[in-house]
Amino acid sequence: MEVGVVGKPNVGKSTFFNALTLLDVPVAPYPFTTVKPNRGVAAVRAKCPEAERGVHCTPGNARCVAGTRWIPVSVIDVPGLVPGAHEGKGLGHQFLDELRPADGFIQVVDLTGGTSPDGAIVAAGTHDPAEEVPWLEEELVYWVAEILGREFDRHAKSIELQGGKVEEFLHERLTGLSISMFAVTQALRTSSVDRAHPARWSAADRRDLARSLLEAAKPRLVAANKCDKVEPPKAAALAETLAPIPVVPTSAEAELTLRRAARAGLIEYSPGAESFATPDPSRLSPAQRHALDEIRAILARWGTTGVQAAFERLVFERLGYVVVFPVEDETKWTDSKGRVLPDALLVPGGTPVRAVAYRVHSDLGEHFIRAIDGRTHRALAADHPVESGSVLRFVARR
Ligand SMILES: Nc1nc2c(ncn2[C@@H]2O[C@H](COP(=O)(O)OP(=O)(O)OP(=O)(O)O)[C@@H](O)[C@H]2O)c(=O)[nH]1
Ligand SMILES: [Mg+2]
Repeated sequence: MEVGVVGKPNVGKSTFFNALTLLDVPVAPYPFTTVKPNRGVAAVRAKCPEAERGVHCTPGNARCVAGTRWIPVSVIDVPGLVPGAHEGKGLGHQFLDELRPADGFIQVVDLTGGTSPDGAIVAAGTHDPAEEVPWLEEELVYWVAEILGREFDRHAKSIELQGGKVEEFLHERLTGLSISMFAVTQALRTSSVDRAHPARWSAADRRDLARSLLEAAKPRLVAANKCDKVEPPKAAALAETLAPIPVVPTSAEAELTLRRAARAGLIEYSPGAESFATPDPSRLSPAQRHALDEIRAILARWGTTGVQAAFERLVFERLGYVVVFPVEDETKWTDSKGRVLPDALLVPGGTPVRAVAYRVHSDLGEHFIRAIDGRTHRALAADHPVESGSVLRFVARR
């Protein structure tokens, strides 16, 4: 799974990305600081079931800190997109193509309204951040419609003549865009296109379908960034305008400062927490103390910096992923080497347990007999939908 961080230039995308990944990609107060996409790994939190057994886990892929597992998720930060990106403006075409594998987007907007559509710094309040959201949606719609439309008429006629399945044709067309067959079917249902006659679809029909495809396959969430410079009612107003798209106020800059200070051992801070501690204030310079005092005020005003919350809401609420813990011994919750709860996997909620078995190992999926729930010890059939937080053993033929 991959999450794309998108938006117009200079809104704080790379700062947001650095905060999530603790990488060090360049950040600067002017547009097009980022000139090529950055990829990194962030993490989402899930409760570790270790306490239920009164044991300590032996984490493999997802570290465990004080009973919380941090499960890795790939993130991509792309250069700023400008109006006309789908036509190639500002290399937009190339950057949009980098977003093909993304399963969902966090759109970063400048809540202060202090950046123009092409990312130039302007007086705060000059620009309405709400406008950035429908604008980016249009760019995405045109981008997907363009991919759909390449030599469309010829292909569409041949499916009509040969009685081929339009879902299969579309799914193949969209290869690499991380759009499932399920999403294609859903989009065909919700859009107004005449599914029996693709050869009659106009460019506008294809855009209509592209919109439905994006809705079905690429959930979005808005990070209302630079919230440190405004008051909460401003974020509430933006959320009201953009509903039902969720809006999370964020201060990427504050989150980045806190994570870096924690990494340097200056403070104790768990990403996404409501507070931090300074165990040895004498190690802080006056400038550092001042910066941390300002962040304390931001946390008091907003609760958290919002960065971790925005990321997790996209993954868990919008994308509907759940965490499962595969084990080989369903009573001890260990693998064959005796490691306790070694792995934590993110899978779409409701995935059939057999598909989860495939994720662990293709042999387990292929020779699947049943799964066993580590808490109830009940046997689960192949199509049983996986539940959040399950501890599962997979039984397969040898
Ligand atoms: N006040 C404030 N400034 C921020 C915040 N996040 C980023 N900035 C500043 O905004 C400016 C742009 O940040 P970047 O992270 O480079 O923005 P970007 O969206 O990646 O920009 P491009 O790569 O040019 O599209 C920098 O001066 C950051 O320090 C924030 O939460 N609060
Ligand atoms: Mg950038």
